Amino acid sequence: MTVLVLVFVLVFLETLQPNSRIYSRIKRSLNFVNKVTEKLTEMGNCLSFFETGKALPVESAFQLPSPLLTWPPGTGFGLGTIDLGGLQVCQITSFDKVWSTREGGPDNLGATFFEPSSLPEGFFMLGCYSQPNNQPLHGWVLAGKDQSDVLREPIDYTLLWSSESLKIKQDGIGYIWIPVPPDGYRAVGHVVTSSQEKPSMEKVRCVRADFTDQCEANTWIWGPGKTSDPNGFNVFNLRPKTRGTTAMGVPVGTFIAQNGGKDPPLSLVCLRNNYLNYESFMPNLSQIEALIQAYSPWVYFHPGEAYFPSSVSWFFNNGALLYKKGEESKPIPIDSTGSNLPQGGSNDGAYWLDLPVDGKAKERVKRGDLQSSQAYFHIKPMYAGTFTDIAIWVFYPFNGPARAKVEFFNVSLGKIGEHVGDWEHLTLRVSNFSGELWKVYFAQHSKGVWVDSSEVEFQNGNKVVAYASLHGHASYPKPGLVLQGSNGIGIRNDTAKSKIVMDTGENCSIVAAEYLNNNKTTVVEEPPWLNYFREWGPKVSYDIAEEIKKADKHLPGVLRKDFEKFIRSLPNEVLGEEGPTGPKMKNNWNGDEA
Ligand SMILES: *C1O[C@H](CO)[C@@H](O)[C@H](O)[C@H]1NC(C)=O
Ligand SMILES: *[C@@H]1O[C@H](CO)[C@@H](O)[C@H](O)[C@H]1NC(C)=O
Ligand SMILES: *[C@@H]1O[C@H](CO)[C@@H](O)[C@H](O)[C@H]1NC(C)=O
Ligand SMILES: *[C@@H]1O[C@H](CO)[C@@H](O)[C@H](O)[C@H]1NC(C)=O
Ligand SMILES: *[C@@H]1O[C@H](CO)[C@@H](O)[C@H](O)[C@H]1NC(C)=O
Ligand SMILES: CC(=O)N[C@H]1CO[C@H](CO)[C@@H](O)[C@@H]1O
Repeated sequence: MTVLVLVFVLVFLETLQPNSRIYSRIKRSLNFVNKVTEKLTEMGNCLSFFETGKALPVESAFQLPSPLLTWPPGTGFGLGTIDLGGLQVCQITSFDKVWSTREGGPDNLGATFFEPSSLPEGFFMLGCYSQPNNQPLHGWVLAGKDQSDVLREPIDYTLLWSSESLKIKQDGIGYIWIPVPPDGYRAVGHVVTSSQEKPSMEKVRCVRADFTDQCEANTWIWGPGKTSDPNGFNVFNLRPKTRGTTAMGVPVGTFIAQNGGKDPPLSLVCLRNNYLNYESFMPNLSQIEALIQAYSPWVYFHPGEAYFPSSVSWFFNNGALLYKKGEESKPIPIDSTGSNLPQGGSNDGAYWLDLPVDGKAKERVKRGDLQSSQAYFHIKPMYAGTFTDIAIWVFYPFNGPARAKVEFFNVSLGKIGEHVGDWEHLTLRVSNFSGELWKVYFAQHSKGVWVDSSEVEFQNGNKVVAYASLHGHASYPKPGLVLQGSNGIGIRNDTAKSKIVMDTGENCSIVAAEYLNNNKTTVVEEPPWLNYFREWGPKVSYDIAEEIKKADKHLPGVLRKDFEKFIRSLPNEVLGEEGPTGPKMKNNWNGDEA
């Protein structure tokens, strides 16, 4: 309607003489109406923002609950800059906001795009930063300082995308550019602007190809919809494609924007560490101990837990036995460090461990011994020495039976899910630039989740809080019930905050830090049990039909069929017929977490 009236007015104006009085009066009032409409829209935007409630999480910057410690002296750790072998980099955590959306992305709260600010003298921007609005601002990008023509200005920019035609709530309009690098150089980050003018060439630097490595899109930061649309526009975090203790890729902290399509080629790369002696940026033993004191997790057990952790030595000293295939009738006791366990080899089924044979001793060992329990720490370089991963392993002599939820009923699954010997872990990822805890990995059997520090629960300063699930001991960042299943039937993973807690930093034991050792000195001696590569529990076989029949007794008839079907669909890992192997046999010993 308004549009029609406007069109008529415009047509009418066209027919008038420009210098006529009526023309200029109408034009003046139209201008006025225009101004008022503009103001109203602005106010409307403000109002709708107030209506939608509180400030967005991203509007405040995350800080650990306690200030960072002054780390003890070492070599290169925690000094703020890292030399990648001819390219110095530092982590920038102060940002100027460039553009933000208030819709789309995780929780439909939008995302914000930032430019790094306050770069130290001589350092250049390598790309912009972006993150979802549903989390406090907690990010970094690397800035680079050239030593030998490793950095060069781009020769042009390509406009990848702009939000001009986007019909969603946004603050201004965003333009995302790809720097066009000179020959032999690559772009490692996008530039974001709030105007359609090309950024200046001095804005950013491209990196010589020999200092770059392949990367991949990781977690989703933003897209116009509430979930990522593979055919639409998306923004992701970037991480090196090859990751692990010997991989040389270094993430830049930048993001990648993509215009849809199946596996589009990436317009950006990561950095590569060419400094062979990268261990010099890693913490030395005194610094590792300080990091453990700063961040070591508290693990809370469920009030109903019956199967607690113990130290490995307690397990051995209290009657655990080593079995050899073919000599099953002659198991042997294990000494307290495991020095009589077979060392190395492969998990070939030739040996396994088990609980004591005697019924009473067996029941006692199954329940573990929290008092003696010890957490075992493995310290390793990640992202070519720019981060330190601290993997924290906890041993439980026994993994209790799984429990299922069938509509309103709790069902204990008997032998299903039980196994002897249970190795669980958490991993802390610490920045080598500052020593700040960046993320925590909560392992849940063969899966797990990375949780940003800004979403982690802390206590006693910067100590991480974790919850071990009832009987299964998987780690979770929050208490509550996680159900594995659907349609009202699933395996229960219950966690809760009880008075029973393990402080993993108390009487902890650093069992491996390979990077500290060299041919002349062994700084961290590995305990013999760590190099036992076979299973920590026997293969069990039970009659699944029998177990289902026992569990069925507690269920009304109408639910039994669905319950049976569900149990039979469970993967082997949950059925728990294999004893687990130790920490060194897991992929994350040398690789990245999932
Ligand atoms: C990370 O910190 C460790 C411990 O100080 C150090 O050896 C390593 O060189 C650091 N990495 C980088 C790239 O600075
Ligand atoms: C760590 O390095 C510092 C400085 O070189 C040194 O004083 C300290 O003794 C080292 N700590 C260990 C345990 O090697
Ligand atoms: C099922 O088990 C959970 C966790 O132990 C408990 O909180 C809940 O009350 C139980 N439900 C029933 C119906 O017994
Ligand atoms: C620490 O753990 C070791 C190994 O289990 C044990 O021998 C020692 O008594 C423990 N120390 C304390 C103070 O708990
Ligand atoms: C350390 O020893 C290994 C095997 O003996 C050898 O290949 C390597 O070159 C040695 N490294 C140094 C730095 O001496
Ligand atoms: C999602 C999840 O953590 N599921 C776990 C629930 O508990 C069973 C049994 O302990 C595990 O096997 C699942 O991985």
